[in-house]
Amino acid sequence: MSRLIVVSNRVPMLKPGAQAAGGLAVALSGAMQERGGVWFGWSGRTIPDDAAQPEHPKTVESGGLTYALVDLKQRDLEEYYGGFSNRMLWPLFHYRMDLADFTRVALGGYYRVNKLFARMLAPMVQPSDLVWVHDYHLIPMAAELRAAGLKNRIGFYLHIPFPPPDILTVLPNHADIVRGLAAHDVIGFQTPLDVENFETYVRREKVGRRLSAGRFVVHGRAIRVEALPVGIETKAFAETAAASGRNSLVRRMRESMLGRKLIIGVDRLDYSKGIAERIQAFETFLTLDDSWRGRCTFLQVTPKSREEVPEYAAMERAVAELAGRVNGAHAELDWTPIRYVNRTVGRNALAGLYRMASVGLVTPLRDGMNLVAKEFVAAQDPEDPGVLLLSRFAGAAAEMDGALLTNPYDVDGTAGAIARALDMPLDERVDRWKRMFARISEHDVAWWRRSYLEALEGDAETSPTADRLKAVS
Ligand code: GDG
Repeated sequence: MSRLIVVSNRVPMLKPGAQAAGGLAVALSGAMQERGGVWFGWSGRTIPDDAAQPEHPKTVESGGLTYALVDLKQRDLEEYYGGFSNRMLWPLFHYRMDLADFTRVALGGYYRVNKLFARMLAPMVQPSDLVWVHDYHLIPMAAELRAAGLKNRIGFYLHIPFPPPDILTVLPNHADIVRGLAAHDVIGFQTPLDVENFETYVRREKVGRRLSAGRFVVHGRAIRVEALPVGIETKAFAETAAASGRNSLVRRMRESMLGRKLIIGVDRLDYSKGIAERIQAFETFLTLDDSWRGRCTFLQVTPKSREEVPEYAAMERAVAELAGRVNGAHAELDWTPIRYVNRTVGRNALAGLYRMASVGLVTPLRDGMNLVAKEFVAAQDPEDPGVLLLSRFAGAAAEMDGALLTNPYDVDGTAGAIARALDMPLDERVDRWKRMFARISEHDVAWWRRSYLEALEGDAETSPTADRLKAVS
């Protein structure tokens, strides 16, 4: 079995025997433990701009895996991560042209760091290794690795949406970005819509064509393009949630609810998640339906993220002000409608909070997948499940057919859906939940990883050789 080399911006370091924080870390480290492997990426540390850039990553052996970690210069990090990745690609790929900020300086930093990573990684890769690159920070990786002489199978997975061509072409270097994607052998997207957007781009920009389901020629290379929705560790998360009654935070929370219904939202503080629109919808719900005043509480758990990017700092203030205003306008002496928590809650407690909630509000304006939607479903009590209210613009909407789908831009509509969710009879809740739980049990994170790696290991038909290309084009 080939060794697996995973490349991602951040590398979750697992101490031997420790539990990984996220499903992705679990899934990928599981695969690497099976095959042996290397996880390569940024160390999370910076060095001064005038320091010499080390020529090799620091390697750490832990739990049977090798972690290869690169310290980045402050300026490189700012341009590559805070600049092009998170002020250009992230907003644009989430359909936010208004927030996209393109500078050639940031673009230069993006390519510089990708080159640096490739230069450091290339000598560590053996000819039979599979290389799996993750997410928008590293789109040029395969091209850089190939320029360094690698002939390996290299795959890419995009965790965020792939936008339609009218939006993508706002990016001045969209042609290079797509050329970079096409240097991989397999491109994995979250949903069929992302594949469709990719196909439309390739056709309109005349850079290639679709041959058959999942098979494309782009910039003269035969590649595979698949929609493989990322999953969670469904079984383990359901078990954690079922055992969460023992968690002291969950117990304290339950006592403080005084029998009121809980509505929950959990999101990194990010403008793509629609948190402000959700708070407005909750306020509208309170004004529409007097009967729920004092009988429900909306808990929004929102750890800070990317605080170095200006749009995030502005949003942090705006959301806190909005939650404060709604509470000021509607609270009673013995009831606060919104509990807004601006920090991380432990994973076990989070599972218990999902399970306690009657409604999960997952209403991003745009989201690649949204794992919170799947975690909420996994955590429910099968005998008395809560209702998932899900944005039609989350990738998860393509799979979660038991959710109440909502348009987060339609504040009144979302308010009405909250009322419907709270009033939903038990048999309908059970029926909807069963369908979703079956889906996420079958298509869990292990399924995702296996399916992707099968595609990447490929077969003669998908091997990107020039001869094969002549045969298909
Ligand atoms: C990107 C794409 C795609 C959040 N708050 C706490 C906490 N979390 C955990 C959640 C969940 C994760 O963070 C967030 O995952 P999402 O999928 O919702 O969103 P992104 O971070 O934007 O992820 C997304 C994903 O990649 C995977 O492909 O689904 O579309 O944008 O697991 O539970 N965890 C804990 N405390 C918190 O307070 N413990």
